[in-house]
Amino acid sequence: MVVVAVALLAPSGASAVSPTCSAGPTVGTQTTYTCDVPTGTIGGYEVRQWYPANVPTPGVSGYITHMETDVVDDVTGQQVPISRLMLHHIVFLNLNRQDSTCGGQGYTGFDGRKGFGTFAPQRFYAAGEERAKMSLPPGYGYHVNAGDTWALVAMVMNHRSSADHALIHYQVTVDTNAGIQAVKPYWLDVRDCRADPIYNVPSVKANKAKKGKKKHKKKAKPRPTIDETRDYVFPESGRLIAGAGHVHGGAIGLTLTEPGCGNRAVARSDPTWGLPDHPFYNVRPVLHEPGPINMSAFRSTTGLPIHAGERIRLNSIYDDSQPHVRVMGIMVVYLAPDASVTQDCGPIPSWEILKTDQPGRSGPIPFKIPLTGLDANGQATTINAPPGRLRNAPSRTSTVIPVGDRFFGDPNLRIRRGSYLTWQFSGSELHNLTLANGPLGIGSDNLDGGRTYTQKFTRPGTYRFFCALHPTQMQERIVVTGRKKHKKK
Ligand SMILES: [Cu+2]
Repeated sequence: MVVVAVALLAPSGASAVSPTCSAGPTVGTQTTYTCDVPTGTIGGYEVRQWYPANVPTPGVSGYITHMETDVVDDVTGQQVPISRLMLHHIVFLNLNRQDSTCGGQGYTGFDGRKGFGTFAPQRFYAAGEERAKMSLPPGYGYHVNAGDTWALVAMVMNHRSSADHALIHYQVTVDTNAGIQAVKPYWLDVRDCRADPIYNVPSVKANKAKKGKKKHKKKAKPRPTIDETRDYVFPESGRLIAGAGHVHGGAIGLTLTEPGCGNRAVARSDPTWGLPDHPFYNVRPVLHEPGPINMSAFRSTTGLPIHAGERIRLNSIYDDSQPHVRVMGIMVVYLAPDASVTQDCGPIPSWEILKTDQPGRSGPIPFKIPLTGLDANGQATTINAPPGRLRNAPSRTSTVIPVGDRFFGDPNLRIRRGSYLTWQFSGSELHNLTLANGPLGIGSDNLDGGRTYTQKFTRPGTYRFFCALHPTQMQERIVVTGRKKHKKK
């Protein structure tokens, strides 16, 4: 996987001749192209992230005004249901341009290692389970050249025990009208410049909030939230004309604020959660906390004026009443460069909000992820704990749990509150430690080659972990006992 990633992220790929998409009907100066990339074989219950390079492009020069993507059956062309495969996220990269926010510093790989040099291909469109679409306001487009080379970063989860395959399908509308105004994608991300930009919501504040005073008897009890932010200084003047976000389960929403203008809110992207009978909540096995069915997008032909040097803050707001692991806070916005913007704190436009008309809930939706193992027939089944008896950890400070390819070496451990555990990832594949359920949101990077992850456990309770890349094969239970309850032998 590392080799493939290096091949993709090196700018040399730009010299290859790209396959082209099929041209659909043309309306005026707009043509919609349909493009397919095979997923390759995805093993039973496998979670696969890969980097297809040199994927089909429209092969024409013009302006992309609309783009959307899905996973379709490679025979029927029909959308693949989540009960088969789930497209967790997909990012489209233009290898001929440098990224607006990571250009010059490169990307940290899916394995957490930096080493792709300083060239960062431009991320220009992305979607997750919410199937975000690029939908720019009339008169604007993302300029592409006929010879541009594209690549993808995709993560797909297989919900069945048998190997599967499908097509990543995308539609690109290109306008060849020379009067279109070009936009530049700006990728805003609270964990920017990483192939796996995840973080964890620990649920640290939850207990404190419960002890809070009952000031607002008539109002609903304020939900504990956690806000991760990242500031960007825009290097050029322009008008921000569109944007949409990507979050995971547990999100409240994403906002853009301007710290230099009293931190006023200038745009937001909000999740819509499915109804209880929506497939996201009913697909088995549960490989992660369900994400939203939609994220609202915003756009405006006037746009938000942004002055060169002005600071924009991305706020990724999550529910902190329970842990949420491997979450993301990303917003992709499009800026139309415009030198006529010469002042900070310009007027906020009246945004057109695009969102799903499907019925939904405002959330967040409490959801408990169980541990999943395999039964004698290789079918996924909910388990309470990994097989084997619970052992006492040998040390309070230096217990090392070996992690090999597809197993945790010590899958059932009891420790006393305040103890440390270190997982040593010695496999040749990448693995991680991810909380399924328990008192604190814990999730490690994707690790291999002897790298370690150490955690101090200060909250008593039962922690159920799995490897998010091999969820049905690798589980770990840690029972943390309080000091007083610990029995003397
Ligand atoms: Cu693993």
